[in-house]
Amino acid sequence: MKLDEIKISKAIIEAYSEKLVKALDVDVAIVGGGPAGLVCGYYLARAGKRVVLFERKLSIGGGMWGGGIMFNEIVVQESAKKILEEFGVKARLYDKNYYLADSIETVSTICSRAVQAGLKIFNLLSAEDVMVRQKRICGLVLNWTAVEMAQLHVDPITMRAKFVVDATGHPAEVARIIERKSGIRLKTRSGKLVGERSMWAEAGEETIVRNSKEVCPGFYVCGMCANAVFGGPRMGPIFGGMLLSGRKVANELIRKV
Ligand code: 48F
Repeated sequence: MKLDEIKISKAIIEAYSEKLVKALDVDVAIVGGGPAGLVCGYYLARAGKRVVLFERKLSIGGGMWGGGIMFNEIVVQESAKKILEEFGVKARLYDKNYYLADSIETVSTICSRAVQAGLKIFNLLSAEDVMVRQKRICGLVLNWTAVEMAQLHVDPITMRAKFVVDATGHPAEVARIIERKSGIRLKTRSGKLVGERSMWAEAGEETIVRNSKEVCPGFYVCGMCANAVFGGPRMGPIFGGMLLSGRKVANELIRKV
């Protein structure tokens, strides 16, 4: 059978362009494809919402692939084990309330289920700014990660979303941009980013779910970013809170869009 290189190129360019144009106006835009962002995107997509996720890196999965110190196992607690089961990830009992899962199986399965549910994932794209109207976050400013890395002087593109979710993990990148550039007061005790606290797994896992919520009109946080914004501790390679926080924000947004 004949294969034409130009047809292969055209197929990719046409399909991607169509996908990207559809992504320019959606219900929810998630920044960051770690566990929290992926789980959030999965539940929104499953509920039929138009949801896109932008990930800076080539690979999706954030800090989950490497488990703890590159030992590719993760720990989840009882309350989050049910989410893993829902995705079809095998969780093995280690001790009461401690379950182990293979981090490679977990990331790849969550990612695959999320895409199959309808989440549109764009890797290699970074959010470098937000769009603001009437003190409400209403979109993202995006550029290729390669442009950012090479420090090329290339202008970005803009997309509109009813809600933006920051799932960028420890750096809380979108929240920092909003704090620095928008003039909007955040719903924290200081009105600004409080900053992440030192390691405390039990408290961190609890506060991360509580802190996964609206930060200002049109803008939510989930995952480690939530504790960075509201001042909760880090928790190391236990990942239940990430999954629960992504689901919590998705459920809130499902009611709103
Ligand atoms: O860091 P990450 O996995 O965030 P998370 O979902 O999970 C945190 C855990 O991995 C771990 C932990 C567990 O106790 O603390 O750290 O909260 O995933 C964040 C993703 O966001 C991407 C980044 O490359 C990573 O894959 N990201 C960060 N900034 C941007 C971004 C940006 N400006 N634009 C696009 N992607």
